[in-house]
This record gives sequence, structure tokens and C-alpha cells, in this order.
Amino acid sequence: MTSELYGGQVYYVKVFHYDEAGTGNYGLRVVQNDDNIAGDTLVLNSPITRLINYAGDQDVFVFTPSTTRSYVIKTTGSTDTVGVLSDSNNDPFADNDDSTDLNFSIAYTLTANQTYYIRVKAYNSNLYNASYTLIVQ
Ligand SMILES: [Ca+2]
Ligand SMILES: [Ca+2]
Repeated sequence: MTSELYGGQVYYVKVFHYDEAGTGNYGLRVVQNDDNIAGDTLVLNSPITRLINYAGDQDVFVFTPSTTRSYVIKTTGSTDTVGVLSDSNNDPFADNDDSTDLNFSIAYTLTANQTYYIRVKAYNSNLYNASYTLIVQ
């Protein structure tokens, strides 16, 4: 089930067996809803719009260039974003906060057929429900 929950409130989840007399084990997990849990694949020149779903949300995108050259990775929109570029070992090697506006923009020479990870977060770690559009050019 999906519900919007508010900070400082107490919530109860009642779990019961479909069969009144039934017993058995079950697992229960509460996760924050994210539009980017598995990581999205970024395609050259194909903008992708996602949300900072909750405070502290960091969306991760995967990009594998087909040619070695300089690429520009940036967001557009009204959300103040921060971007971090990492290599296939998830080691960050470039980051940016603001470019000509509050969107980040990273220009870097990337190697063909290497996997890169782009992490997008909001500059304001309390921000949520804020959209941005990510593009690699
Ligand atoms: Ca998200
Ligand atoms: Ca920014």
C-alpha cells in the first residue's frame, strides 16, 4: 500500500491473516516512495524527468557512452539541484551545484563503454516533491 505520511505523527499498521484461524510468518517493510529505486538508464539527448520524492532523496542514473568525448550532464527546471558524477566503482570524480542558474551542469570527457553513475539531489536537504529534468548531451 502507498500512503502519504506526515512527520511527527504516529501511525499503526494492522496485519491479520485472511483466514481468521490462520497463523504464519510474514515480513513487513516501510520504505520511502521513490521514482528511482533501481536507477534509471540515461540515454544521450533524451531528457528524463524525476522527483526529489522526500527530504534527502538522491536519484541515481546510469550512463554508458558509446564514444569517448566530452559530455555535458545537467538538469533543467526550477529545483536547485546538485549533481555528482561517479565511475563504475561508484567513486565520485566530478560534481557541481550551480551553473548559470541553480541547476547543476557537469562537463567531462567520458570513455566509451564505461559505466558512469550520476547522482542527483536537492541542494536543500529538506526539500521534497520537487521535480527536475536531467539530460546528457
Ligand atoms: Ca526520486
Ligand atoms: Ca544547485
